[in-house]
Amino acid sequence: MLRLLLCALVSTLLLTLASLAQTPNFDYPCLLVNGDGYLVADNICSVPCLQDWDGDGDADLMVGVMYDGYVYYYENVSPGSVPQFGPRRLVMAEGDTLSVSYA
Ligand SMILES: [Ca+2]
Ligand SMILES: [Ca+2]
Repeated sequence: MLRLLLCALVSTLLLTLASLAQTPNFDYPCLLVNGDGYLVADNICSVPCLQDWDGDGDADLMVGVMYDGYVYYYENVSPGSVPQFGPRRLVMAEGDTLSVSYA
């Protein structure tokens, strides 16, 4: 019985490791729109990052934009599981807009 349990445990571990080693499979790209239907778009060389920035349990969007050096925040305002982003807001730090340089 112990041998059977150990075999099942090892098999489960191997299957878990195999699933973690698979190449990610991404869905097709799509355009992001905010709650008003406006396109969520920043400029060239944007660097988006999804994270629960306001701590309410859903993923918000933060985008760094090389073109103007600013960081923009889009709050996820969706009541459901499909993200829906609010209007673009400049990220502030100590009373000033947060900007980054690429030099
Ligand atoms: Ca959130
Ligand atoms: Ca939210």
